[in-house]
Amino acid sequence: MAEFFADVSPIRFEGPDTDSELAYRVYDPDRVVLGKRMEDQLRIAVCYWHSFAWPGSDIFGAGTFDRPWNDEGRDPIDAAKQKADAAFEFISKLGVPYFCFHDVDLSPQGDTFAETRANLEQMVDYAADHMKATGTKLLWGTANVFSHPRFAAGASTNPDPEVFAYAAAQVKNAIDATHRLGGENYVLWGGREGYETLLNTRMGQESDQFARFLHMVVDYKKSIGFEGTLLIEPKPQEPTKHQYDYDCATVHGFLERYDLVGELFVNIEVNHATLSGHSFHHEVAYSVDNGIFGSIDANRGDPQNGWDTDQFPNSVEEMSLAMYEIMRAGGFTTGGFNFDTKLRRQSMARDDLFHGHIGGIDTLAQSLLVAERLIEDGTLEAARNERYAGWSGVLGEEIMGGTVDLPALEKRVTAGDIDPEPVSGRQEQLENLINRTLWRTVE
Ligand code: XLS
Ligand code: NI
Ligand code: NI
Repeated sequence: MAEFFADVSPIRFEGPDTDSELAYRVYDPDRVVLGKRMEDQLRIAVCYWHSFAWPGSDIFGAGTFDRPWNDEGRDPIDAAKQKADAAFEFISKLGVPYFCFHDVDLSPQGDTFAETRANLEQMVDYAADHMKATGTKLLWGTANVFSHPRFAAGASTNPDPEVFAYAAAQVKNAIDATHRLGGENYVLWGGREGYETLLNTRMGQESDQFARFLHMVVDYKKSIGFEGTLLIEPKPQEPTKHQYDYDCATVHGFLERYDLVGELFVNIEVNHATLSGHSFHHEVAYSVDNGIFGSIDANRGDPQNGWDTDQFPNSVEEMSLAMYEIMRAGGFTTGGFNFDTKLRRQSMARDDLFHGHIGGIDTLAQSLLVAERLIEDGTLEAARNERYAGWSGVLGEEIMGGTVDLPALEKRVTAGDIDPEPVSGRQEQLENLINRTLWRTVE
């Protein structure tokens, strides 16, 4: 088979002093960090969508990338096979363990639903052969129920139940494909599950529909014995003005309201976190602390742009703080870091895709080492423990255990038995600790 990335050899760990641009300086798959191999801690996945399906177009201009499978007039299955060949060559040269896909990116849509389904089955078999040959595993699969015009007013939240039914059929097949390929998770990103204007929208009705859809997904997953984790990917807006999965706390409230806690977890995207007005650290800490953490979509935003720029991660500081929260809670279970990142439109050389991923992966690896140092040092954890120590004492247990009420507390305060002294939150000291840890070089 002709190589697509013929000029690039497999990427290896060469350490911080290498002169090669096409090598890892920090990501050393076999290095043991916090009790596991780095590869098993980070669980990195390359995503089809922006790396192989997107042509490099934007609303002002045509595609710029060299992606021959997107050329006009190609036989759709031949083109999909060439795309798969290039994708698996890339993943195996990059040396990462996972990939992930949207149904329509793996396989072309046919003239009828039945044809689309047959195409998917054929391309799933084709992908399975590549997975076997390269040892690549599937982190997650998902369905694109947002691009086609039928989904313009949403998929499960559409005012037309026939659109709900169509989306259900498509998601069923995408779950089957994910299951067949041994996927460890299934993602639901509700790209158009929101509204453009409240003038024509019933939010309560749409929420009920969305919940009904998710219950159907949960039931189906169980009925076929799919053991992967179901993940919702929060995003506040874009393409819709407002999206119901606004952020992790909103998703959590929704899961509570519709009795879905424990069935669905979150796939947190860095760029979506910042678009919702939070830090990525906040979104990860919220979901870890509240038991809904699942996986990470590593795309970052640009601080000057208010949209989803989907760039490769390059801030060790941003990643390290989130990595700390993930690792102190024991690390990933079925989740991992997926790169659904976009090259810039001018990055049209074939090897640009390698440079983007290598930089992102080294950023994650370095962040993991920072998290390891913070955990082994223990100062941050100790400071948090000390700050909340009162809650393990008698008074804290009485309050949380429900054995005291307002009058009982008022009595003790009046008697002078309770008279709290303000204490320092030590913010600057803790910020210095983070910086000192970031400044230390890789060992
Ligand atoms: C779009 C989303 C999408 C999901 C999967 O903003 O990030 O790529 O990750 O559908
Ligand atoms: Ni995403
Ligand atoms: Ni995104």
